[in-house]
Amino acid sequence: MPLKIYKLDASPPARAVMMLAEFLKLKHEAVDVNLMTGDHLTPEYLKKNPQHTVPLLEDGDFYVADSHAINTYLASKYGGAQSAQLYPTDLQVRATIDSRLYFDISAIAGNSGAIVSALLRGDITSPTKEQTDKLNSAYEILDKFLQKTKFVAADHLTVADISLAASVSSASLLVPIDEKYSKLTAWFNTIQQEDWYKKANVPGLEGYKAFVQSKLK
Ligand SMILES: N[C@@H](CCC(=O)N[C@@H](CS)C(=O)NCC(=O)O)C(=O)O
Repeated sequence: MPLKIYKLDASPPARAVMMLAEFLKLKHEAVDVNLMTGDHLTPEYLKKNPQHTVPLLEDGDFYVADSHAINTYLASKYGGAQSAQLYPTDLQVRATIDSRLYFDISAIAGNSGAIVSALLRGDITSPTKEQTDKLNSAYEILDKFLQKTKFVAADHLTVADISLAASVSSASLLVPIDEKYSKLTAWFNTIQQEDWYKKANVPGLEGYKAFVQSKLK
C-alpha cells in the first residue's frame, strides 16, 4: 500500500512533510484536505486524525499526525542511507534535532500560527508589537544556534532544517527577518537554493502569501 500524505499546500507543516518527501523522492499519494470547506472535520477524517490537522501520514493501517513526528518517522523508516544524515541515531545529535523541532513548534510555527489565526478572526490587521517581538526573539535564538553549527542542529542538513524551512519561510512573510540576524539570513538563502525547497515549498508558500497579504493592512 502506498504512503498517503494528507496535506494542504498553503499549510507550513504540510509543506515540511512534502519537502522531506521530495528530498527522499518518496513514492506516495498526496491527498488534498481543504480546511476552508471542512474536509478535516468529516467523520472519516476525524477517525484517522482526532486532532483534525494537516499534515497526516497514512502508512498501511498506521496513522501519525504532526509534521515533526511524521518527518522523524519517514526519515528513520524510509530515509535509507540518508537517515544517517537527516536523523542520526547518535543520542546527543538526535536530542539536539528534537530540541530544534520542539523549538519550531513553540517559537516559530506556534507564534506565527497565532498571528494567522488572529488575522483570520479579524482581531488584528497586522502583527501586534508583542507578536512581532516573539518572532524576533525566536529569530535571534535561531541565529545563535546557527553561530554554532552550519545547519540548525548540526554541520549538515537534518529534518530540523526542513521543518524550520517551512516555518521560517512562512513566518518571515508576517515579520521579516532583520539582516542583523546574519547567520539566519545566510542559512535561509542556502535553503532557498535547494531543489526540494523550490519544488515542495515555494508553490504552497505563494498561496500562503496571497492569503496573508489579503488580510494584512
Ligand atoms: N504541530 C502540528 C500543527 C498542525 C496544524 O495545526 N495544522 C493546521 C494547518 S497549518 C490545521 O490543520 N488546522 C486545522 C485545525 O486545527 O482544525 C504539525 O506540525 O503538524
